[in-house]
Amino acid sequence: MAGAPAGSGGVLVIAPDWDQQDWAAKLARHDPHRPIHTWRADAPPAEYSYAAVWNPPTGALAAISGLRVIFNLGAGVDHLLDDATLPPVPIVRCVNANLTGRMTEYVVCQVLLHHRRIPAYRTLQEARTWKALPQPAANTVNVGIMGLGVLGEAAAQALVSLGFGVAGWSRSEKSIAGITCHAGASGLEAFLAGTDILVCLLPATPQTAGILNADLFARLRHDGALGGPVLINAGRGTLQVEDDIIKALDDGMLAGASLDVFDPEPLATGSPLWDHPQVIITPHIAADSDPQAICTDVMAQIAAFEAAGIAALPNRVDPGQGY
Ligand code: NDP
Ligand code: OXD
Repeated sequence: MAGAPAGSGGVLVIAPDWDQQDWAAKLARHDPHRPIHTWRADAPPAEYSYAAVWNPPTGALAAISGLRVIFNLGAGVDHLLDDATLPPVPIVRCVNANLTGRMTEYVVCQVLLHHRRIPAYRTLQEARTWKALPQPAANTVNVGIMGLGVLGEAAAQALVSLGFGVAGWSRSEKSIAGITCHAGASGLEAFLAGTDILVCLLPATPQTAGILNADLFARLRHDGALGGPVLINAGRGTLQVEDDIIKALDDGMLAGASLDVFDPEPLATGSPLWDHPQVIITPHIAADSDPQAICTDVMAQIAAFEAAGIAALPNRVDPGQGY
């Protein structure tokens, strides 16, 4: 499938970290007559109308002629926008019920693990110690979600249904039933001051880089029902200052953490985070999604775009905002 000219309407899959052939086959299932090829570093420049990408090498998209739309095969686009040679065509990010559902599972799971003190019980179990710890009810614990977008809002709704107090923080003002909404720099202080479990689902942008740092941890609620705040980051590794997290865990500024994303990935084998009893590490799987579900969406969007134009692509990225 690699290499041959595709011409107008063709799709090029550029995802060298993944099984490109498998993604191309899954896309082709929906439109067997459309040329769908896979990227090769040594292939000459060619014409494709669409690119379906994850972590494309710098310059790979600029080498395509006739490109009309870039479909990102995940939700976060930071890896794409870092490419200064990116052609000026619309970028559509992945908004998919399968992906959203899996992220909701991850957030609910991690919130409950810390809320029900499972890391502490694990330590007690290792010492064969039978000891009950204080267990506050969900309605006495506040979860604060940084990033109240597609993923943040879905997770927030699920946590509301479990009885937690839920607040969110976004760039623009919002009003969502059952969720206390804060926005912008002026809303951050009140948001943090009421938060026992902080969930980060922000995109990686110049504004959010390093936002999860010692100064922010100090502004969380420290006299809440859990006895200290907890950090859950499934946004991006560049949002967190790892040294500050380790220090905050050691000096009690944070009571626990669940981290799914790191900078760089994988997390170095020597990192003290691996051994910390109050830390849960997962390898960027929070929203590990079904590729077929994502391919179905991409092909449906191509058909809709060809029928109705750009208005048929609502999940376009704003390169000026970086997400
Ligand atoms: P959205 O674009 O739907 O939501 C992003 C949210 O972040 C919005 O609420 C936005 O505010 C807010 N935001 C952005 N910049 C700022 C800022 N400077 N200050 C305050 N709020 C800000 O994205 P998704 O919910 O779909 O995804 C969020 C991120 O999750 C992705 O960018 C990706 O990094 C990460 N992700 C991680 C995965 C994993 O497996 N670990 C899987 C999928 C995604 P506003 O609403 O005002 O625009
Ligand atoms: C991501 C994704 O953006 O997996 O991390 O979609």
